[in-house]
Amino acid sequence: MEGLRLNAPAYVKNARLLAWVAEIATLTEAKDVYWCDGSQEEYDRLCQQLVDAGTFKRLNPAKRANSFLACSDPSDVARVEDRTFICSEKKEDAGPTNNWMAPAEMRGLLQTGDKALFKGAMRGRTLYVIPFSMGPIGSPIAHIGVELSDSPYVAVNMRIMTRMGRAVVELLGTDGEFVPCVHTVGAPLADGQADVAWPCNPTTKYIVHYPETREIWSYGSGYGGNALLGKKCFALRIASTMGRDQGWLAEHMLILGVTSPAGKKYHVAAAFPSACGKTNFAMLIPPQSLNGWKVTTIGDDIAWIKPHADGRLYAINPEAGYFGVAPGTNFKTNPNCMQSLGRDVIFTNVALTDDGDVWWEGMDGEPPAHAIDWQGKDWTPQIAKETGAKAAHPNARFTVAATNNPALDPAWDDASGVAIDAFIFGGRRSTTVPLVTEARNWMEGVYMAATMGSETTAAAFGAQGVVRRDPFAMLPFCGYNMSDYFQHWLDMEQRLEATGHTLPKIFCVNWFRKGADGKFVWPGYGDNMRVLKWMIERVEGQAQGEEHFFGISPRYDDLEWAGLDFSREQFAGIIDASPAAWREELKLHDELFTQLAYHLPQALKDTKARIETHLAD
Ligand code: SAT
Ligand code: MN
Repeated sequence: MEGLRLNAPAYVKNARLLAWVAEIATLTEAKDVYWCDGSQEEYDRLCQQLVDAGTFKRLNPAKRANSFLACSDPSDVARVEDRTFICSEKKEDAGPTNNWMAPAEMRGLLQTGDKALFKGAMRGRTLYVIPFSMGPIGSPIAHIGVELSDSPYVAVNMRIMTRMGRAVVELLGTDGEFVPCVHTVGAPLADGQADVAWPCNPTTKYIVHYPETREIWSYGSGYGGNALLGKKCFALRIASTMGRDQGWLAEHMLILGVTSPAGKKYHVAAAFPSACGKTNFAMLIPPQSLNGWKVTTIGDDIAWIKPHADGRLYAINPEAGYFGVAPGTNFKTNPNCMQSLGRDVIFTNVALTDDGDVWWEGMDGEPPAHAIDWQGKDWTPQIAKETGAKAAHPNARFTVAATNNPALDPAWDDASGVAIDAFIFGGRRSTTVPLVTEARNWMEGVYMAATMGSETTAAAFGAQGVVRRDPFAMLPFCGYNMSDYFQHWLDMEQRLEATGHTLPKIFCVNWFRKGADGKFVWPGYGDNMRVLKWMIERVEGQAQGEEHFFGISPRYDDLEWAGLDFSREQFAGIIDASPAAWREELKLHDELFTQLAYHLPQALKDTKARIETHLAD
């Protein structure tokens, strides 16, 4: 673009980066280019700029120091899965669970065609260059990305969510590799046109991934995973394809440290769909009666896991912050999280109280007598009662640095990662799936994970509460054909066994069984430590369990009940794997396997046949 200055600081030496920034600035006709250095001074300045623009409200510093509230356009409140595309050369490589378009066709729509959406998309806006490392800077498990975005909201959120700024550019040097991520809110400004508080494109959104060339292009949304491209787009969709090609795993998993009363440290990675309590589990505080146990957080959403020369799987949290669901978070469900939220937080789509603090449904104490809801309207408990209006959007979020977490694991930033002892897979199921089941071998664990189902939540746009299969909690996040992904997991067994080490154990859990009264039976939260303890003791070969057609589950007496009033009958209601229910469940596995027939590993079909035989007896 004529007259456009790249404004690159002297420390930028990467020719490919410079050329690409120039190319995108020209394509999008950005007003100017700003290189983020990641400093505190810069963060504070951009936040003030967002306040001046009306995007941010500064919260009462006496209540929430250095914290802000942003409220989005009502059309832009969650990930848009139906607008998310995997543009591999071959449709089969995207698989039947992803939206696909041929790369050339998509490029026509976005970049090259007469009406290409990115042409002029940043008119009147600044292009922010946001260099970020997913994982500790320089870690052998980490990878680098650069996001070009016309949203300062994205820039400040990325500073919390990733290791962002100058150090990353310096690490790139002259020829380091990075994943290019282009993001626009899709709302160019004409000369003199005033901006709105939450610019976005209410009608046109594209969240696009090119796995072969490892590029991300996102158009039209400023919200969460649609816009903070390091998260689901890079750390899961693109990274899963990198993992397939390079022999590692990019997973939708939290990572926690568990220390036993004897002082032995374990590491567990657990996959749950969005908004199923991952952040709560990652910050779990054991109940008083299990006092000797300690849980520490390494990550709350994503794990990158690489096989190490010592034969074990080592995991890092590629992120540096939490983008968690606010509603339902309180001092009972997640005290560590509430403590994390005392300062330096960006809240999105929660309610504003009259004293300049935030509020959401499910926060401790009485609801405020009056608040401004996430859409800027008056909210009172009376209005809520009459109209059902929510003060906070159900997918309202907080963005906060990991270092705010009082339960942060000392190894969370370790470049070498932590060795994984067990994997946990869980969905939100009101029936059928037992509280906890251990897979008897790797294969059986992969089967459990592959056939996982979950009731949908507000984290994605669309109907809520319907059971959908969500293999590995990766359905919306796998960047390639799901059946090939299963095979990749199966192949890990040989890869690791060749080194003579024991593989991590695999468990499947369900915290969400409901009783006849429609209420959750299992108390969950801190009491999940009881299940975690059983798992760790199984890893150690100490705890007992009972074998059934699906795996091994604890009997009542195999769990620690001290301090919890939970009857044998209640337990029986959430641990049972009813053959009748499972015959129905297997029909759903059948549907999934029919959908995923292309490249579906034979081993999974064999496992299913084995379960069917058992159930028939
Ligand atoms: O993808 S988001 O980061 O918007 C949230 C989620 O779905 O977990
Ligand atoms: Mn998630």
